[in-house]
Amino acid sequence: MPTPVKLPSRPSARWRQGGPAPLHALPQLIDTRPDARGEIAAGLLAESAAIAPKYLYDALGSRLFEAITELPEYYLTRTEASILARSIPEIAATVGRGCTLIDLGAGNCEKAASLFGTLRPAQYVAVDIAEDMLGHAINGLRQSWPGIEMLGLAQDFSSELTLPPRVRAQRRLLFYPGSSIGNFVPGDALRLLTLIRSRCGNDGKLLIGVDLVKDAAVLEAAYDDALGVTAAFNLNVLNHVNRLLGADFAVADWIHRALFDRSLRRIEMHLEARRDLVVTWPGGQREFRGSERIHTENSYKFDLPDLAALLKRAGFERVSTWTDDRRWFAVCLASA
Ligand code: AVI
Repeated sequence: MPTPVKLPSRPSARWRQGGPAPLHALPQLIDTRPDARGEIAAGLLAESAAIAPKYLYDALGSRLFEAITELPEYYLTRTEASILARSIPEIAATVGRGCTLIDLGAGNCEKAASLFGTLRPAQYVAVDIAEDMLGHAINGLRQSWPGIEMLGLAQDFSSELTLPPRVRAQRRLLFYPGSSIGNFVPGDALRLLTLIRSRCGNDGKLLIGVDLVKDAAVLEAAYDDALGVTAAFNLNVLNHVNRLLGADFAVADWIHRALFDRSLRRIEMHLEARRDLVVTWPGGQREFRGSERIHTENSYKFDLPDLAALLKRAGFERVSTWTDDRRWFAVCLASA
């Protein structure tokens, strides 16, 4: 068993407005999601209170994240897309036709689907923790790409990545875009990459997107935009926790904070109490002093030598890298 690592999955939208799709209704969707309440209560009761970033992604949070990716300040998504658009012919030539594309944190599967035309995978495996549109997205994709065998796995791949026997063992390409690896503290990032490496097999590869260290003002604007969409995304975690835990957080009592810590090379998102207050939930409560914070997310930024070293420590042998002209973002193809 791999050592469980805390933290997030890539965001995705929900199956339907009314709630999650019944999993039995989704063909070829296997559910291994853990229970959330104990984890959330433990985080709130910790000396430095924290909520794991995966709880940012309820139905509204997923839509807010999609809006974030369109903000002028949030350069990550569009920069990665432009790098992939330029590099995908070379990547496809290295990988060759007929691979098994395993999409980690697939969400609505759009990013991976944009590669199908050039990559021509034989099999597509979408993995996501979210109780959402995985099955729906796959059913839609199946219409457009009847030649690709498709499978959805509802799984928290940060703690397990169990690939059923149907997933071909040869020529796997694991796809982990969006700098989601940056939402893990370094030890957990290494454990996750090592786990991913172990699922590559002998001839597999990892295609990963990572955000690079840059000017603090650019980074802080990306996580504290003028429209306040990221603030809404961060604050919305309290509504989600209220529903999951039965807590009584009042969103209006909290302020969004996003600061770049240059020594740790990470953006930290917090929620800061506007005044002294008490939050309660069945079986527990926590007092917060005014200006006390709840840590909701880290977003680590990388430099290229450290990134190559991290991938090598995780067991990858060769690493090819593509960046944009400003060197703000990198896409790496790492071979097992
Ligand atoms: C999903 N993840 C890579 C995003 C990031 O940039 O760390 C989540 C996010 N948080 C605030 N804005 C976007």
